[in-house]
This record gives sequence, C-alpha cells and structure tokens, in this order.
Amino acid sequence: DPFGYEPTRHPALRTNSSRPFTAEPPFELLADNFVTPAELFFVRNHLGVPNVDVNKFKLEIQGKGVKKPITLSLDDLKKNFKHHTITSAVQCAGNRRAELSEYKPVKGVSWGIAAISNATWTGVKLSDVLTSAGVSADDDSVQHIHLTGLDNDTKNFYEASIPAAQALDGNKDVLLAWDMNGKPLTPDHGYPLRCVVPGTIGARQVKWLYKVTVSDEESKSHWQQNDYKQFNPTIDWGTLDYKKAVPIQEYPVQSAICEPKPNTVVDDDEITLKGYAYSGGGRGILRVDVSIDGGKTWQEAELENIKRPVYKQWAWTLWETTIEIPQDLQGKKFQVLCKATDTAHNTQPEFTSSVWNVRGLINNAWHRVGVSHQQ
Ligand code: MTE
Ligand code: MO
Repeated sequence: DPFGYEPTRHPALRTNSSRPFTAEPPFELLADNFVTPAELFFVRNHLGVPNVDVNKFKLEIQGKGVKKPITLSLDDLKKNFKHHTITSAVQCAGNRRAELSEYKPVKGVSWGIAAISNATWTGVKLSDVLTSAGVSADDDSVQHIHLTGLDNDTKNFYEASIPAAQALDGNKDVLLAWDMNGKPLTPDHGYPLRCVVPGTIGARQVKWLYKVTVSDEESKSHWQQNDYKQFNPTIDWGTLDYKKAVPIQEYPVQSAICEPKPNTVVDDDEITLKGYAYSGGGRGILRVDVSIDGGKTWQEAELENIKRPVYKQWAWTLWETTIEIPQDLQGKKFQVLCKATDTAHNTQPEFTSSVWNVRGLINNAWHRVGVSHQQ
C-alpha cells in the first residue's frame, strides 16, 4: 500500500485530497504567526509518505562533474558541514487556483489562499556539500541539480531540478534541512531530510531527499517537464504543448487578505485587513497597498518586521491596516482588495483573466474579498 505510512494530521487542516494528501491551514489563522507551526503548515504530497528508517538513511551525491561521489548519513551531514538556520516561505505554484476556476475551469487541487506557509529551517548549504564532492561551477557539464525524494509509486520517485548556478551559490541559501522550527521535520514535511530552495516554488523543494544528481540537463521527471509550467490564457488542453514552456522556478510577487473572511458583515465605520505578502528570488516586499473602492484609491498597509533585509528576503511579510468605510459605502456590499510591490518594483496584475492558465498555476492577481456594511 503506497499510502500505508500516512501520519495523523492536525484536525484544523483543511483537506483538499486525502490520497495523496493535500491540505491547507485555515486562512483566518495564517497571518497570526510569522512562523507557521509545523502541524498547521500546508501539505502538498504527490505520492504517499515514505517510511524512512533514519539509522539506515543515506544521501547520495552523484552525476556529471562530481569528482568524488559521496554517500552521507544524517550524522555525517551534521558533523561535516557548517549549520545554517534561515526563515523561508514555501508556496505551492497552485496557491489561489480556486480563484482562477471562478473565471474559467482549470485542472488541479482547488487551493484557496493558504497553500503557503513560513518556517525556520536548519541544515547545511547544498553549495558546501557539492563543493566537497568536487563540483565546480566552471565545469560546463554542471548545469542542473536533480533532487530525488524517497516517495514513489514503484515506477517513479518524486523528482525536480534547480539550476546549478543557484545550488552552488552559497548566498542563495539552498539548504539540506533536517529541522523545521527547531524540531526534526515531521513525516509530511520530509523527515528526515528535505531540500529548502528559498524564493523558488514549492515543487522544487524536495522532501524525503535521498539523491542529488549533477547533470547537464534538467530533470526528466513528470513534475519538472509535464506539470508546473505556465501558458497564456488562450492555450487549452487541446493546444497545450509542455515542450514549449520552461519549468516555473522563481515565484512572482504575491499577496492575499486573511482577514476579514469573505461575506463578513461590518457594523463599525472602519474595517481591519490582515494578510501576507511574498515574492520569489529573494525579492523583498516594498509595499502592500489596499483598496476599498475597486482600486480607485489606495492605502498603504503596515508591514510587520520592517527592519528585515529587503534585498534578500526568503520569508513572507505579514501586514495589517485599518481602513475607514466612506459614507457612500455604508450600508452596502463592497470588496476589499490588496496588491504588493516587490524590490524589483514588480506588482500584481489586476485581473485573474490576464494570468489565467489551463493548469491554474501562479495566480497572483489582486486578491479581493467581498464584505458588507450594516448600519
Ligand atoms: N517532495 C517530494 N518528495 N514529494 C512531493 O510530493 N511536493 C512538492 C514539494 N516537495 C513534493 C515534494 C510540492 S508541489 C510542494 S508545493 C511542496 O513540497 C510542499 O511542501 P510542504 O508539504 O512541506 O508544504
Ligand atoms: Mo506544489
């Protein structure tokens, strides 16, 4: 039974599918904690959770350009390399897919706004481990790093790849991590080892990692080649050609409103908005702007932890603001909405129609929540 080792999960998680298990935390709780508790961290499994005996566990480093192939136990990793702790968000490229299907149907797990969470990860840098195996960025055959997990359907193991330039750059903080929020990884989040690839979509952050392969090509896996690619809004299942698109790696700028809940009835003359913002590639959040009149006028939200280094920001940014409800909206239905701007001054597109794609990936349109005021 490929699903024979599924762990017990927190009852508050909202399950989207049970085999494989996919679930998101209640979005109302998401912006309450800068670091998401491990038991509430969203879960995206493509296969069953593997049963790993940590005493027998080995990580293999192999492939082209590896001058000294190595096999490491978890203890070897912990003893031989410098430890690093970073705070980094993981977001599934399918986050906010449900909003896309309101515009036009898409295929995939119907994620709300909470297929994103933020944690502290401890491990060693992949760059240090690759360097110790004799891998050098100067070698032309060193182009992509394949990351393989122990979860499999007997034929295929979960696998993805990242550019070698990213993996070999110590400043990109790609980690082989064994701890999440100061405790060993839980079975759903990759126990005993996962790759944390800051600023990159969740799909590349391989859990239950047991093999790192250096190659001159991208991974040939289903998840690298025939999924997690984006197309223009006119491409449908009849015209889609996965070979024509490159895999999604870095995430664009994103934000969403966690409070108020949709359909909230406000009886005050002001309303408090709370949410998260995040961008890929380490780009920080410069601003989150909110609007109560469909984007005619905007108000700047307060960003939590404003002293963070905006030019290398792997974590998400939580934000909050209170807006006055103008006279003409009192007693009426209206929408509150948000959009973030990152350090590249990229911002979110206004409508889901312009980012809609048949796979329902990387929806980062303005997030809108319908509420009403009652006098
Ligand atoms: N790694 C393995 N081995 N198997 C998987 O199914 N899912 C990926 C990624 N790593 C996956 C994996 C996807 S698509 C996402 S979004 C993230 O894990 C989710 O990480 P989380 O479950 O810790 O939130
Ligand atoms: Mo994902």
